[in-house]
Amino acid sequence: MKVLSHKDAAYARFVKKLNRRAVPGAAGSQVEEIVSSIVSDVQKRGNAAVFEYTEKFDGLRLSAKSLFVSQEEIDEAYAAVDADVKKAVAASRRNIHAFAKRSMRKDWKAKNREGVIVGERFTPYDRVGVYVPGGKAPLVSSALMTAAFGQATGVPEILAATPAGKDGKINPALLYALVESGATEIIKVGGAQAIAAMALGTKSVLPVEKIFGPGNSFVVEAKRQLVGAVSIDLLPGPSEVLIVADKTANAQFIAADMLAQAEHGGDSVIGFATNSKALLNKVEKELEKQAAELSREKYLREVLKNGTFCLLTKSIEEAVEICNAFAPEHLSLVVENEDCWLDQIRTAGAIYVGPLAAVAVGDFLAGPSHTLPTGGSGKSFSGLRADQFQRRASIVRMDQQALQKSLPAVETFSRVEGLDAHGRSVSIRVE
Ligand code: HSO
Ligand code: ZN
Repeated sequence: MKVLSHKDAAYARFVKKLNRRAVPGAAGSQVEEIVSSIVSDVQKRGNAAVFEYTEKFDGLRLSAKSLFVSQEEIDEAYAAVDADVKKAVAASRRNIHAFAKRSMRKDWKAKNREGVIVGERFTPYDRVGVYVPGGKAPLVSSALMTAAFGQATGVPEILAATPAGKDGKINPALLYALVESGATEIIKVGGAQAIAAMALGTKSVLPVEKIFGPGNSFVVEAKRQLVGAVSIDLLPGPSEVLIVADKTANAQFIAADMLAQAEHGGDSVIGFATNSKALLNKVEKELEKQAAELSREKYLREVLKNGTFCLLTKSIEEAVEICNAFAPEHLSLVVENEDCWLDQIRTAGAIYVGPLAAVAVGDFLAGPSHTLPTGGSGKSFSGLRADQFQRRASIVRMDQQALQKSLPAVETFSRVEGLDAHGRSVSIRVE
């Protein structure tokens, strides 16, 4: 764990490095090459390539039939999942739908200065894909945090892809959550091959229009490479949290929030910036103490070793500047006058305000999606939202008067652009 005070020689250089830019995946790296060969293979050979990669990477042999989760498997999952899980899924879905309804865009129209009626119309996509990672934990909530937003928006076809075990089974709670969140088809495929199959289509898989959801570096790189064939939500990577806190904060809560994101493991990053030396010391101790009591200690130790920083800043103002430069996936803001400081935050994917706002409530239940920008991409991207499941078209209508009033400016543009047919198409209508 990196612990630095603003008085340390290494501090300035470290802080400068926190001003990061998300570099598209893996440009020039092995991941980029591997993914590009998988994508072109799926494009050329369709199902056969998807089945081969699934056998190679997941040890599962699929056929055109077993590729899709069957109705019997769904029925089994519904029978196996206990009442508490069903209740939690329903609670999360309810909050997601309520949140989604507010962020969905609504049609509007207005008159411009010339009297032309202009507006926008929003319609859900017809068919989208959502990816739910397998890997280190069955991310049941990630099914909700992607698909349920599409469901709320009214997307009629939601194709979900998630890797199955060697036995062809998907965690029943995950399967249950996917179906409850509006997944209309589920394929047992993970990795770049899943993204390629959804984006390009195969003999069995109808292509989708847009792909949503988190994944490992291969999945994210595949999404990046396939932009154009489809659109995407964002490129989410390993989990992160930054805590900005002053002496009023509770060290136990801070350490607990940091470890909650650290238990995602891998390249997760957890950071802490405070102007209070006493708090910094307490948090350091708490991290050690709590890590030893948690079940995923192996992942926690990895992240504490390689992905953790604690900074003693000159002021809260400086901590906020660091936050804006770092663009954390989650920010937890635990300071006096929280609303004033909140106004200064511009880049975080999700902001948790106050000592009781636990990030895990947002991860599972609160309503906003936990699919959020990481790696500094919060400078350019926002988290997954309902309006990303809507297509938008602009609408223009006009009457004779509006047309007449528009003519002079149109004729001027036509002249300077040397496009007289444009001008003619308007003047010809003017009585
Ligand atoms: N914290 C993760 C989401 C998640 N947490 C899923 C638990 N399950 C996003 O960074
Ligand atoms: Zn989490």
